[in-house]
Amino acid sequence: MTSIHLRRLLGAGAALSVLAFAASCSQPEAVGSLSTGETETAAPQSGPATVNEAQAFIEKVEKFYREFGEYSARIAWVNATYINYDTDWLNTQVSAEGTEMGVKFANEAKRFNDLELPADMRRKIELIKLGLNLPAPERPGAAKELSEINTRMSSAYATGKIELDGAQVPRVDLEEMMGTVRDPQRLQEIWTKWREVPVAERADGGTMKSDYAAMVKVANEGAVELGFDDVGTMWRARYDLPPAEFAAETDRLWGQVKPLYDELHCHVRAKLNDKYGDDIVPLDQPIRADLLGNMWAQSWLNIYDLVAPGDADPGYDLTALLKDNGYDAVKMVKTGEAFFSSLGFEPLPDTFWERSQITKPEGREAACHASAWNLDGAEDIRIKMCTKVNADDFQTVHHELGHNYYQRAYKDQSPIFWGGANGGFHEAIGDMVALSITPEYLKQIGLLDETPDASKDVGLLMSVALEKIAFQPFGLLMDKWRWQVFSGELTPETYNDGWWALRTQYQGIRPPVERSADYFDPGGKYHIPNNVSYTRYFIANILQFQFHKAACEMADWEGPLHRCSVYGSKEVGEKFNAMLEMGQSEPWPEALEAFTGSAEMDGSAVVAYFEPLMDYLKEQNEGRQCGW
Ligand code: X8Z
Ligand code: ZN
Repeated sequence: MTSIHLRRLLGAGAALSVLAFAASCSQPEAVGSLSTGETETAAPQSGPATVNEAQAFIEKVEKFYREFGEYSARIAWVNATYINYDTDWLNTQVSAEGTEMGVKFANEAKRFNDLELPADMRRKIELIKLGLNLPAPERPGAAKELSEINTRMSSAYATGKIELDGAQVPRVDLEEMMGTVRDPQRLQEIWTKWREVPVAERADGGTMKSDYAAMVKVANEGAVELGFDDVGTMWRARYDLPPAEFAAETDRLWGQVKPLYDELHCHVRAKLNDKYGDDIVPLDQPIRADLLGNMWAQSWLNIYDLVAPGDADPGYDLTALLKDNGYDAVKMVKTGEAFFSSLGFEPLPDTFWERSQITKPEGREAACHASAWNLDGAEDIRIKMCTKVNADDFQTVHHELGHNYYQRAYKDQSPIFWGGANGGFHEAIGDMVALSITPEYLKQIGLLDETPDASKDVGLLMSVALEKIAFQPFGLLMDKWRWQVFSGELTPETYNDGWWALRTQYQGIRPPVERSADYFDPGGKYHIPNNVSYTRYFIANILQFQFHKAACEMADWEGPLHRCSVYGSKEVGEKFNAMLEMGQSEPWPEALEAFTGSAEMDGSAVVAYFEPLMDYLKEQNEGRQCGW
């Protein structure tokens, strides 16, 4: 997400576009319909700053976050669900205003740097300084320029046209096809066409790639004015750790799960080799990126059938179960809601059902990438999806609802504290709930008649690993690439080569065809043109297993973690809610400790969860040449 707005008001799910900022900055005069009664942001006072001044400043920012936040969120919503010239125009305008105010506030906050303040006030001041996702420099016109660039990139991603066999195919359909098509030639065609959009030339000669380079320049200028080395440093500063320590922390966590990834990669490559042969899947090379069942090779769940253990199976195919039982998109969301209700959360408000975009609207352009919103900082929560009836989207529905329940839980905090304890927390809530979608749970809700025999669980574990373990190197490298871009280590000439170097190094994959340096393959992933930082998802895939393990212990579960469902546990719900209500009012280790008893992020819960699979993979890989 690009803005305070997105980070705070909408929460981590909202990722939108353009809104360069956030919920709080509004210059009331600039926003005619918004009458806050404020005038200008106060000019820096002379003399030493006082606690009273700091308090008045914080209150002013809070008021702005609330009021401008709602105003800009409603514009962003209309834009995302109905993209056209005018809504792009409106969003550009409001996003620029938000950025301008965010920059003013961040600069103003510096006045209180050396002042001794109570902890909550100090935290608010520091968060105000970090409030913008992409800061603009203060020079006139810069915020507008940044906002225009971002709107263009965002709309280009959402509306870019792709033709197959002479007909335009909706982007969500192409994503789905990557999971179902098995003909390598066809997969390569879809994969390649998807990646024409980021280099498609507009009438003015610009492309998403040229916009991206321009965005980096302006936003970096803004970050430097605020005292950061670059935007990447600013993004890393959001984790209650010095930025360099945070980068080292992600590497440490990756080190914990990498052995599992390496075994999974080795096994999957061998199985793909069985299917496609040595020419297409040589056993000593990175895997061709289009064969893994997903547009970005970030989840391999869709090729479960190709890699499933012979003597074990998950006992069911969730996509088939949903379809055979007559589930539609709304019923999928209702099922997700029912899980949260079973934990003791209040039902979703009627307005959720009236105002959400649950399926792709007909006859107009809309952004299909899933997101979750809180429009008014209170009860007006919604999701925006183009839901398909399949296992992937069943997972995503829970993911998005997790954002919404989090947003509603922290609504009574100061708007400066609206947000996840860290970005990873926001992404982990719904996923943690989805880890409780066990065979037993599916039986409880009538989707399965019988639970499969536990002796076949390695199949179940394989399907979870194809989604969550396969994801981790991608989750990590997306921002490693951006950190290199923002620091200047990569330039437009080396964007694409640098991207593939990381894709190969971390994921062990390669493009199906040679990619020249002219391409902009990172731009084929939503979060790049929309400037949504991505380490959050990597962190979330660690945290959700920690949460799940702690929740299962709370529920006195005895047995393997992958068979544990906390469905119906009010005790878990109560403790979970206590963590959610905190928002980002405390450093994340405190929120983590409140729920799990540990203040450390730790991959050992992941390792424990997958232990039986690790044994199986090692056995399978014996005698195989692993690595790339
Ligand atoms: O973007 C998302 C969510 C919205 S926050 C649908 N996710 C990442 C992605 O799709 O790339 C969830 C998993 C990772
Ligand atoms: Zn999310």
